[in-house]
Amino acid sequence: MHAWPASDVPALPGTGRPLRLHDTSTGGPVSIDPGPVARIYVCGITPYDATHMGHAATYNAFDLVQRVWLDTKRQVQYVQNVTDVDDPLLERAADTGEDWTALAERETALFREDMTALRLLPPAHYIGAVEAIPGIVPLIERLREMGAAYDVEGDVYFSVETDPHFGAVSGLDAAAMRLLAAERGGDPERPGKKNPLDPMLWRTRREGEPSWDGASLGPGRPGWHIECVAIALDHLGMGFDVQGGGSDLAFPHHEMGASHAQVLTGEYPYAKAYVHAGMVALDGEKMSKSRGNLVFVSTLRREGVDPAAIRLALLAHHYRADWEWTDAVLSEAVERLGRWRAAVSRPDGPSAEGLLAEVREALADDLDAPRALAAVDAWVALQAADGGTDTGAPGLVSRTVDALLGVAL
Ligand code: 5CA
Ligand code: ZN
Repeated sequence: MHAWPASDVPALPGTGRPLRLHDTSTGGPVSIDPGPVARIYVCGITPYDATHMGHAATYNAFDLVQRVWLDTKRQVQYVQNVTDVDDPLLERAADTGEDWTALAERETALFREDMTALRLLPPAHYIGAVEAIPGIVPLIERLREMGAAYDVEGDVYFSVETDPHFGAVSGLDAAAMRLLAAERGGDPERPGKKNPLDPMLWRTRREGEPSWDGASLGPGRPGWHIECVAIALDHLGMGFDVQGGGSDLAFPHHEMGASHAQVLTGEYPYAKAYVHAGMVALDGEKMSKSRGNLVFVSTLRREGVDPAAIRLALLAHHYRADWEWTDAVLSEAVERLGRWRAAVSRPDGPSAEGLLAEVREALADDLDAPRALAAVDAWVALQAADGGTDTGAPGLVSRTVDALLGVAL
């Protein structure tokens, strides 16, 4: 699949700070120390509805990770998937009578437009589940040969007990896992499984559902976790730097993905850090396609909201916090954008070198974007209070905000 166009990232004087991120598996901050090419996998959308503020907030967080790495003069190998065949997509298409491939294509195209408008850097590899199937099938066959997968009425399941590290990503106990598995696409109640938590790898063909050639697995379609594993192993390999997504993916998705990959390769760990963004809510409930309580990026754009203001609204919240989207969040961002734009259009101001250092330090410290915004606010206030005579400062502020926060002033 093609991704979307990249916006320019201006080079800044000096170099960025080494990144520390909160890692779900250790429960604390870890120093991320990538090689010259940093490797990140961020779980992509299931394209059955438009990009809402929750999606945008999560992709914004991982965009900041890349901007910090680029500022330390590293290259970034960024991979993202599109779950372009899965139960919720097929169910939505069945409900509306639309062809499921047309639905997936339309929503993926809209997602690309939203990402472009928000100036989120594109992945180098943007891979759909359907196009990944020829790579997924041999992995499942191998798990079966290894005795790590078994059949239940033609469907193939992964045996979580074959991974000695199972549970290390989320750190949850069996009861909590069981509850979440039932909520998030698993089938703990299905009879015939070795362990209720075992996730499906291959769903044998059902009447009325799309299916693909599965070689020795028979016709069918892939399970969710193995999709991301096949794509990540193909383009990043084991031990990549960051596996990212919203906090609703820690279990089962990232836990199962890590186990699949660790059993397949005999190596540990799958990713060096598992990084999770908080959930954005509307009217007190997690914003979700299944609940339908959504504020879409595309709707706001159509109403004439500047995408830079949407981005500032996201940046005003720490990525790990759960927060609520409200009209006030947006109007504060619109007001801040206006203030910042007016400030950088003035011919001079106080020196901005300290500001650059503060923004770098804030982002390197577990992506503290609210602190970075406060630092820019302080520079803008100082300029308003006593002017300043540095003619290079407004330009440096503008480039800092562009390169590190993705906001074009
Ligand atoms: N296709 C899978 C991942 S392989 C999937 O979870 N798709 S999704 O469309 O449901 O979500 C895409 C990303 O947005 C995921 O990282 C998910 O954790 C995140 N996300 C979904 N809802 C919210 C929300 N309300 N707040 C923050 N992030 C969210
Ligand atoms: Zn995923």
